[in-house]
Amino acid sequence: MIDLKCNCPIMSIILSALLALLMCAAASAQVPDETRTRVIVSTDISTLVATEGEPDDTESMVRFLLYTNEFDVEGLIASHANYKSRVNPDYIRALVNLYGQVRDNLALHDPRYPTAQYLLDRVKAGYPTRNRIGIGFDTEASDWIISVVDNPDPRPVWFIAWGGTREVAQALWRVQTTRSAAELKAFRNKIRIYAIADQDSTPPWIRTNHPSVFYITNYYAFRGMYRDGDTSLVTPAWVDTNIRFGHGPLGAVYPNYKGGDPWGQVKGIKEGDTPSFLYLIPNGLGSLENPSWGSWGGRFLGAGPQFFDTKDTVGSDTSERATTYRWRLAFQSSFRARLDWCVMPPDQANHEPVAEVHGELTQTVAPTQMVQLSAVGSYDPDGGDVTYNWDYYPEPGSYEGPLSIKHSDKKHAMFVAPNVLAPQTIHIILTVTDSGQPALRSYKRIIVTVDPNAPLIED
Ligand SMILES: [Ca+2]
Ligand SMILES: [Ca+2]
Repeated sequence: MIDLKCNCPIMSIILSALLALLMCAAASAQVPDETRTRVIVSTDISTLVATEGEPDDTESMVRFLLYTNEFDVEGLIASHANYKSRVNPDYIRALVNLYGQVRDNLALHDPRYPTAQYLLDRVKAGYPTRNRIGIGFDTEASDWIISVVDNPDPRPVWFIAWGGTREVAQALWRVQTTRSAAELKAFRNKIRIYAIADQDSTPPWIRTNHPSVFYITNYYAFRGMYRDGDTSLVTPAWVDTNIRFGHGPLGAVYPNYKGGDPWGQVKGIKEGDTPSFLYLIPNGLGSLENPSWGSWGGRFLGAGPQFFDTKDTVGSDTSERATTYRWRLAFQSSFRARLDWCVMPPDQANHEPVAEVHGELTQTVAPTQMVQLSAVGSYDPDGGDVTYNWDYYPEPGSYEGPLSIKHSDKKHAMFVAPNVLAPQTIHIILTVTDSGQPALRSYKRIIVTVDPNAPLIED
């Protein structure tokens, strides 16, 4: 500490200047919080009501706004909407303004919730017709994407596409035609795309012309948001009870989907675009740069950096949708709690527990080695009890045989490493569930490599 209580005026000035210099140096040394994900949403939002068009983007945006505490939101882009062939930034602004009415209460639960003005400043309009890129097709949205990616912040920018990808395609085209090869490479390296299917002609253009861009395509898994699994969690009654009534003005505007899709099959919740940001939620389950690990946002395979849906087995069902619906109770409970945060004080609502693992998250052991698992350090910040589940998640690992975990519902569990002949990986998921209402879950993933060349340790 520097003592500025000095009777000598010159010394005082020197010390003040020195302190100012030190503070300046500290400010310039500030680095961004690398645990937070930068995200730009691109939505073909087309209506605010459930009785026309495709209201699912409105559903997804209501949910997304309740997760803005988890991300650095860098943009909310209105992309071309098929319905009525236009862009609708005003619908995004309308939802952000409703968010503004509950934001101060949300901030009691987590001060990281941005202000409505912060989000409104990042609403940008794309081009009103689809598929066209090139000269004359720059928009405030595509220019904004370039400026965000150009920001010296070293973190990648996740671009999640709930409709077409025209705006990021235009940004790539613009950079490709005006910058050097090295600059284009640097620009591509900072982009991550997670798109729900190919909703215009630009996704194949990006994957073909910019093959080094990290790109996840969710062709099938997204329907696991609302189909198969426990469908009692997506009904119109669930929507009314947990979202629309008693949870403030943002929940009240959530369209209760009564069958606007061409087949009239989807009721209540649709939200096919939501897995794109469920993938980004830092709950300990997934790994952004490893889509094959699986998370609330599904599971994807590829040689990299292009990834496509793959399948999980849940009960008798093996499908892409299973990679999403297997987590439905967890992500719907999380959504319910945040709707409570819109209207309740912190001591009346539930908050996620903290999952901790005592020991390394990646381990290498010998065949037949006893592997100890410990969740010591896990707790619920609300003060209640937590329960533990240790699950073997076979699909992401290379080992394909059976695995039995002893005391799989206890704080301390164990398993015997299988007697493999070549190195194999095994993924173990710790789920910590709290005793609040609704019960919330957090995760840790332990990846064990069983290597015949590793020493067998007796203990
Ligand atoms: Ca959409
Ligand atoms: Ca809790």
